[in-house]
Amino acid sequence: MPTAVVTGASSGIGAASARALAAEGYHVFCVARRTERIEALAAEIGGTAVTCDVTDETQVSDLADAVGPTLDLLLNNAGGALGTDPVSSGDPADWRRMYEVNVIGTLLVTRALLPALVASGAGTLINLGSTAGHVTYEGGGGYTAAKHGVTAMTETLRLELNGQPVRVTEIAPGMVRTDEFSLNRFGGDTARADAIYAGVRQPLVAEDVADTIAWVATRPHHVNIDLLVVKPLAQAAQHKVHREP
Ligand code: 8X3
Repeated sequence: MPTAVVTGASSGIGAASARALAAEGYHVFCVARRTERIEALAAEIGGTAVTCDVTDETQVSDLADAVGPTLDLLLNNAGGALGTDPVSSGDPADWRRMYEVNVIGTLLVTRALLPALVASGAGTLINLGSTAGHVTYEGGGGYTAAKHGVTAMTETLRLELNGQPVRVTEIAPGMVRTDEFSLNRFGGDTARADAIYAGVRQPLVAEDVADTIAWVATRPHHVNIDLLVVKPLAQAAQHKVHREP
């Protein structure tokens, strides 16, 4: 049975992707800080829960031990946004945290699991980027900087792994309505989080993104999808969102 590691598996795109990969026949290591949630998910899909903070080197090393010598697929999904301050008043603590979880977390998990991906002879590494890794927007400075970092890391890794049996993909979603992304960004302010999606007929949902991940994973291994940008029909570009009254 092929194996997959999904970080940030406790909710949203991570949980949906764990389910989608399990449906494709993977044994999924469901990785996150919140043990109860990943244990429930692992029980549901016949996977393995591994409690791990991706920014903690020791815990990531324990994760690598739990996974073992070979791994077919790694989905670096853990990440997120904090705040919408303009650069002129950006909060360094928020910026550091976003860099830490989106970039350093991805670095640590990738470093720890790359030998197992190579050892599989046909590894797949998928980084969850964002449209925010390709464009900028007002109030998005800290998050767009971090996601641009994820894009740069993904592209660098593809160059460095050339000749090795590991393909490298970035999935870059636009507007996705999940339970936690916008709520976390706005510090739990439901009204501000809801306003992001106001009037948008059908923002993407986590399952839409999970579907793209399952598709990338199930292409023949010589097919490397470098970058897959996915947005809802209502979002023609980052700033161009159709809203109904
Ligand atoms: C999420 C997309 O538009 O909030 O990664 O930056 S956006």
